[in-house]
Amino acid sequence: MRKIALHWQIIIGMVAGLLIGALFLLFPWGKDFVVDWIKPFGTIFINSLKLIAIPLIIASLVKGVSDLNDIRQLSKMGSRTIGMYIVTTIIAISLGLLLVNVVKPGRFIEENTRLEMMESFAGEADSRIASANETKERGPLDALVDIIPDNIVAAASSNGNMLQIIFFVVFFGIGIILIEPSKSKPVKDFFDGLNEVILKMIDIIMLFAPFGVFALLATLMVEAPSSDVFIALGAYALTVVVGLAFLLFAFYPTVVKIFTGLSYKTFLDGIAPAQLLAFSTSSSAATLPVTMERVEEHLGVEKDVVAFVCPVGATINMDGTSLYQGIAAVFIAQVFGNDLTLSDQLVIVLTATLASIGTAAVPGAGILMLVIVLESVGVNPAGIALIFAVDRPLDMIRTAVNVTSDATVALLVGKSLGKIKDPNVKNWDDHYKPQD
Ligand code: DAS
Repeated sequence: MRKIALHWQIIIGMVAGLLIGALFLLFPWGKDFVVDWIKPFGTIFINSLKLIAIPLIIASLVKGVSDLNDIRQLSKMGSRTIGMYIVTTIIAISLGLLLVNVVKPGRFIEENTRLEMMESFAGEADSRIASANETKERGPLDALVDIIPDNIVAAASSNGNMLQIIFFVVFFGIGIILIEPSKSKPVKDFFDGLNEVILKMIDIIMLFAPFGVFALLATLMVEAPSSDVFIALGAYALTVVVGLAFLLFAFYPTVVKIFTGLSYKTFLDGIAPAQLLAFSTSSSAATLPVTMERVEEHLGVEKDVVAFVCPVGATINMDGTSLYQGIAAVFIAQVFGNDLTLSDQLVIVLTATLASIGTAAVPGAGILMLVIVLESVGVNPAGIALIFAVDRPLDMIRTAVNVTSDATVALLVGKSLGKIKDPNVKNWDDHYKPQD
């Protein structure tokens, strides 16, 4: 039998979890059975994701930061590419934060459900509340002081400060950039290799995702059958979809129209096959060859720009993921009754930008890096268990947004360098097919 794509396996796991959970609710011993014999597999799955998060952020950010140097050295194409990628990422996160603060999907959770959830995530929640309370008697610059760790091992420990790890890793990456290339090469090769190993570990973890999601959904069904949880999850998912749809069908086509003159229809027709492949694979990396072919052959960007901007984009530019991480972080905080301050949300802009640079272009990587964003604002990362239920369909859409953003920036960089073909060409295929 042809292997079912992983994300369809995960969706099957989700549906099976909900059905089995509902089935067990029919028996008086059903809830205890699920909690004793099925819930642990969901906990193991979430713990394995949290386990890999810190090694992933270290390996991918060191690689991301030290690669920036190579990009910068490619003169203006490099700096324009990085600049535009960072600008679109910050716009995406800001849009996400605006939407989640307006919709407030966490408000649908009733007080007793909230308390139940806090209890079921008890351990870490207490330390989180304790650290939140102690911040009240602190000075205005203490948050800045907190970012610089005095002990990197302590920072990487379970109740460490994620921003401290990010500070150290970015600092380390800058160190790589500043030393002799002959000396930095072995270090970069090591981190490239480490990145590959960790991506392979994520592949293995994701193989268990259908079973992990099954356990999470079955547990969600028996532990929080209250409809308010499902309404809150629905409102959260809708908030993400609205934000992603705005980027896909309004923001990018308008930016392309204004700065390159390419019509909405030409742009969306040109990039659609890549978007559909990204949607069905949930992987920017798998979609990259198609993204590059479409941007060059159907959107008219010269080969040398495409060959540089698109691969870099698939690696460090994930606007869909960063919008989603902004919304998810605030939503989980809302569920736990933790209303984030404006400065917390500015920290989210920073960490979600860095997290999306570090997010691997593979299925499910976005929720993994969400742990970093949550820890950076003291929100209980176990809360990802709640949103895992709806993560896969959102991953499919945000990956389509990620590749659309790469195509948009490739057009903008191409236009700024005068390396884009005539935007008024009607039929790109005929225009570029080598004349017989
Ligand atoms: N699936 C990732 C990608 O390939 C995005 C994500 O996980 O958020 O772009």
